[in-house]
Amino acid sequence: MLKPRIFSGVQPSGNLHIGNYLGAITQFVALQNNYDCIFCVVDLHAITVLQDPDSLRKRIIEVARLFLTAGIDPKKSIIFQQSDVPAHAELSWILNTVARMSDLKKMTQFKDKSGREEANVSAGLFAYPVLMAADILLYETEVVPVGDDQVQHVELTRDLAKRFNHQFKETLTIPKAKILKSGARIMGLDDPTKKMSKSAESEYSRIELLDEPSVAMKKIMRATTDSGSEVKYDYKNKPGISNLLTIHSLLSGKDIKTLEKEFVNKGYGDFKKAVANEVKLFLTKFQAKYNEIDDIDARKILDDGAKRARPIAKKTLKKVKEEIGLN
Ligand code: ATP
Ligand code: LTN
Repeated sequence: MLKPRIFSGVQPSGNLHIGNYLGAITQFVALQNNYDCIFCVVDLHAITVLQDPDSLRKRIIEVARLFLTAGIDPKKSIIFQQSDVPAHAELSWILNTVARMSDLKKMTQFKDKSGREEANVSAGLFAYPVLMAADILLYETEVVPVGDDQVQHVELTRDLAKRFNHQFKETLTIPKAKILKSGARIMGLDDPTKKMSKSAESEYSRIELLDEPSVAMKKIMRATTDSGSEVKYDYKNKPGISNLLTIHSLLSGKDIKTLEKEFVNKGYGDFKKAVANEVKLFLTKFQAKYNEIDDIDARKILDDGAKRARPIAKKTLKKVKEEIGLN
C-alpha cells in the first residue's frame, strides 16, 4: 500500500529556535514512519527578504544538519534544497497566474513582515504563499505538518489547487494542514502575546537550537511572567507562565496537569529554574548530536534528496503544462 505523502519546509533565514522545533520538526520526525515524507530547506523562500550570501550558504547546510539531528532519517524521508529542483520556481510562476491579488493581500504573514514599509518590500515576499503552494502541490501532498502561523498559507494552497482544478482538469491533490494540539504556537519569551520568531529583534525572545545552554538558561530566567504567583495554565490571563509550562511539558514529556501539581506552593522563581534546567538538558544532548554530523555528509544527503525529488516534481509539472496548453 502506498503511504500518504507529507511535505513541509523550513526556511534557512535565521537561527532555528525551539518554536520551529516543537511546533514543526518534532512532527516531521514522528510522522516519517507512517507517511511518505519530503522535507525541504526552502532557500527560495528565504531570499524574499535580503540575505547575506555567505550566511545563507552556511544556513542551508545548518538546517539540513538540524533535520538530521532531530531524527529525520534520510533512508525514510527525502531531505532536499528547494532551489536544486527547478520545478518549484516554474510551477510557482504558473500558479501566480491563477492566484488573486486580493487573496494574497489578506495574508497575515505578509502584513506582519511588510509592516509599514510596503514600498520597499520585494514582490517575492508578496508572492511567497504561491511558491509555498507550488512546493506542496508538486508532490501530490496530502498532509502538511506546520506551526499554526502557516495554516492560512495551506488554506490558500487548497483554494489555488481547487481553482486550478476547476479552470482546467482535476490535476492537483488538495492538501490539509496538520498542527499539534500543544506546541503549534510557542510564544516569545519577552512578549508571550507574540509568537517566538527568528526575525524578532531581541535575542532574549527566543531559545535557539544552537544557543550555548548557559545563555539559554539566562533567557528563560529573564522571560516575562505574569502578575500573581501561581503556576497554572491559563493562556488568557497568564500567557508567560502558560508558554513556559508548554515548553517544559514538551521537553520533559510530563503533562501540564502534573507540572501544575509539582509547583503548587512554589513560586515563579523555582518554576523558571526547572524550565531552564529542562532547556539546558535538551540543548546539551541535541548539540552533542549536531556536532557529530559533518557538513559534507549533510551536503551529500541534500544532493541525493534532490535526485529523488526531481522526477516526482517533474511529473506534476508536466501534467500541469499539458492541462494549460504549454505542451
Ligand atoms: P519565524 O517567523 O520564526 O522567523 P518562519 O515561521 O517565518 O520563522 P520557518 O523557519 O520556515 O519560518 O518555519 C518553520 C516551521 O516552524 C513552520 O512550520 C512554522 O509554522 C513553524 N514555526 C515557526 N515559529 C513557530 C512558533 N513560534 N511555534 C510553533 N511553530 C513555529
Ligand atoms: N512558509 C513556511 C515555510 C514553507 C513551507 C512550505 C511549509 C515553505 N514552503 C511548504 C510547509 C509546506 C514558513 O514560513 N514557515
